[in-house]
Amino acid sequence: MDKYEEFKEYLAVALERFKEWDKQETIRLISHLDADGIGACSIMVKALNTDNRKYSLSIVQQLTDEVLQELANEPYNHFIFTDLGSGNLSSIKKRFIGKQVFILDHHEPEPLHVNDNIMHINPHLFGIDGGTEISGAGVVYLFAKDLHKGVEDLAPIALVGAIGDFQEHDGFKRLNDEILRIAIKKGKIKVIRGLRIFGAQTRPLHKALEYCTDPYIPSVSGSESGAIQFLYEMGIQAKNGKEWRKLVNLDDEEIKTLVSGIIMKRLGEDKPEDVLGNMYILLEEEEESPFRDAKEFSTLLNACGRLDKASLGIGSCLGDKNTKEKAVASLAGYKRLIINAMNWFHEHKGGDGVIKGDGYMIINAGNNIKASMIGTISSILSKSNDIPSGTFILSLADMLNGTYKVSLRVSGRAEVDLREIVKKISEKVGGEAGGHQAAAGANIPEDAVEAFVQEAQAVLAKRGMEEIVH
Ligand SMILES: [Mn+2]
Repeated sequence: MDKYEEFKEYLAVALERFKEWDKQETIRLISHLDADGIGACSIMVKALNTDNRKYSLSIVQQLTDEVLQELANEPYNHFIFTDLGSGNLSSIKKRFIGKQVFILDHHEPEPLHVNDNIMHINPHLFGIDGGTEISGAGVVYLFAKDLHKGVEDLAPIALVGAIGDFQEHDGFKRLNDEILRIAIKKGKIKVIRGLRIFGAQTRPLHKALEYCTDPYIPSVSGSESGAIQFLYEMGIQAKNGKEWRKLVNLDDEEIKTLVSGIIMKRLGEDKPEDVLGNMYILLEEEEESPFRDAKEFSTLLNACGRLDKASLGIGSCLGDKNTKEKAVASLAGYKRLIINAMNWFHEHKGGDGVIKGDGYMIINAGNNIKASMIGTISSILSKSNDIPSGTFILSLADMLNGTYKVSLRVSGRAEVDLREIVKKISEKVGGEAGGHQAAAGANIPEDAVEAFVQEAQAVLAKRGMEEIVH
């Protein structure tokens, strides 16, 4: 039996054990705030609904000892953690004695043996890389899909979670790919090969081109007039009457023209022809809505989470029409938060709050940027053209609970294990690290911020040099 079979067998055993839980008991469900966490939670909610379970749910940004203690003090006997928990095994083991706990996660687990009351479900335990092969939503999906057809139908949500966790690179790896095949077979998703440009369904084409930094299009990326000029040169109408056209409104001929035009513009770039990618179209979703394209859907879920409106994301995943409308409306608020945060950065990048070193940048936003936005801001900066490729971008913001949230990204396409770096820095000051290779973060005590920044400068400067030497 290979590792995949072993993992699936374990999932089946876990599901049987879950079925034995008393239906009178209210289940306490806790999930992660990002797109994958919201997707994971939604699939679990669907499973609990179809199985006539009572539950109470919370979405958290980070699972700290404090949060775990509060949960353990609550009057519940049954807990399910999705898309988090594996990094907190010792804390859970210590605090949830005598309680039934399920952990369905794909983050690298703490190396620890747990007691029988804890069912720990994680692909890493079977030698499967949870960072690249399956998301939190995927783990929950594989666990619960056989419970009810309604759960099985949520295959696209598992993929939205995987895309949110950066697990799609010109296709999926095995376990995600198996979920994709279920989704295709059920007529829920179709994969099309197209221009890798974000916002095909929802953004005016010239805006989508302007905001497109990967693939980078010289004289178009970052320039609205450049984008309009480019379309004009290609003979592609930017408008249809008064309406701006979107990528989805173009016919095949126009798309061909656009693709070759972009490749021509990119001739001086690394891989000029690297402009095509897979688009995952959710066939049951309305055309030109943010739910139609899995990438846009995952961005929407992220936005809901960061706006403290995770419930809108969950309702959207479950297909509630009313909630979906509210979720779309809330996107405008999200854009405003990003613009405000970016403005703060640009006003402060030359002075207080931003340290620029050789190969790194440290942004301490304090309470000027919402802690839940700090990762998004770092990601945007890591894709911007004015920061040299390979620069570490470390940002911090006040969680307003005595701790700071830290987020680390690297600009361009550098291949570095960010999780390992952030772990090394935060361990020194008593912080807790988490995340993935390409996007990592930590939670540190407020009074350790200064020491953390100092340690970060030492580590990042050294890492920057190592990268150059290699
Ligand atoms: Mn995840």
